[in-house]
Amino acid sequence: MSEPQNIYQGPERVFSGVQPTGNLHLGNYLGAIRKFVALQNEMECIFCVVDMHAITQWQDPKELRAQTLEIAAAYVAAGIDPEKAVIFHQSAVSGHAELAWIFNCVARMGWLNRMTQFKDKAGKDKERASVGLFVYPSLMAADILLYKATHVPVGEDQKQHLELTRDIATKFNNEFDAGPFFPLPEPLIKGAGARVMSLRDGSSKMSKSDPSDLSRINLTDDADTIAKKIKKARTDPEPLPETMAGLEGRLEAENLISIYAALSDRTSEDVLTEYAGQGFGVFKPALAELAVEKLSPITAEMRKLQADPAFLETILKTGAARAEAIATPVLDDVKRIVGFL
Ligand code: AQP
Repeated sequence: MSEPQNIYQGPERVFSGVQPTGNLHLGNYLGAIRKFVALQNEMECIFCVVDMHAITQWQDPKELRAQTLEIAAAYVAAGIDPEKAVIFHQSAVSGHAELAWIFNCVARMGWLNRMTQFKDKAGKDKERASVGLFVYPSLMAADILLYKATHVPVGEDQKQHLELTRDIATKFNNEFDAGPFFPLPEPLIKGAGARVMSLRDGSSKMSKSDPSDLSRINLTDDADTIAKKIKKARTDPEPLPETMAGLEGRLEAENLISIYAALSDRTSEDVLTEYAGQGFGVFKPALAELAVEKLSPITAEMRKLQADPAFLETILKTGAARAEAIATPVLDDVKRIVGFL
């Protein structure tokens, strides 16, 4: 589709979410959650635990409940203030499902057929994938547009889904002659940590579902485990170069440098200036120390919060009521625009 003009005039609002599918990792933290923390002071923010997305692939119900609370704990432990930002779980606001159905009727099969995440997750046996996994991007568009969110902080892997959200918003606005009813949300992707790669393979992203636990740093890992995983991270025997150009073709090395840069709020170039000429025998312990320094307080706070599930449930319940209050008038308008009685 050609790039349409975004003439939406409504207030700026942030929406994003994380799936409660276990193994919350450094990529989720740097690519998403850390950005959420910074944004809560700039705009109205809504942060969701997207449990309806999670069940597009099999989830054990007991674990799903525990993992939903774990994500809520991670949000708060990382620094999101539940008094300021809205924190809730997706299934508590039925408007997500209602709007997703309408968007299933707006989105085209061809658009969804192009989604690389479906291809990656469905694997070779597409016939056995759930229908929900196929229409995942319509639900994601509904999550965002139910709140008329204008900004969406996500990792690089969600770029294509965000483009589809903009296509759905544009088609809805045009076909129903609704003017700029829905905004065309801006992805907030740029910056260090937008694509954290596996510690075992620099060509694939750090992922919850990687069978090797050594491939990722989990937010629940203790200091020794973090240090062990960084020590075992795949690298090469060359010393670190002075410039990024010197990292060409050294994917694992580049990944560790950018993790260091993201965790220390510096540029990769700056990190290389400090470590140029050093081998991984020096760099890895420095990275491990930094990772433990930044992640351990979050892990400790998560554990504390998880010991009080009633507190976390109250946060989610209060957040759901606030989310519902924003969503209801939007959904009412959508139903009227579509022609529902
Ligand atoms: N490796 C990553 N680097 C940077 N950002 C990442 N995100 C995920 N992986 C990385 C971002 O984290 C947010 C929440 O992700 P999610 O839980 O909704 O889903 P996901 O992308 O399915 O997570 P995984 O780890 O990649 O799981 P699997 O193994 O199922 O594929 C999103 O903003 C995402 O961009």
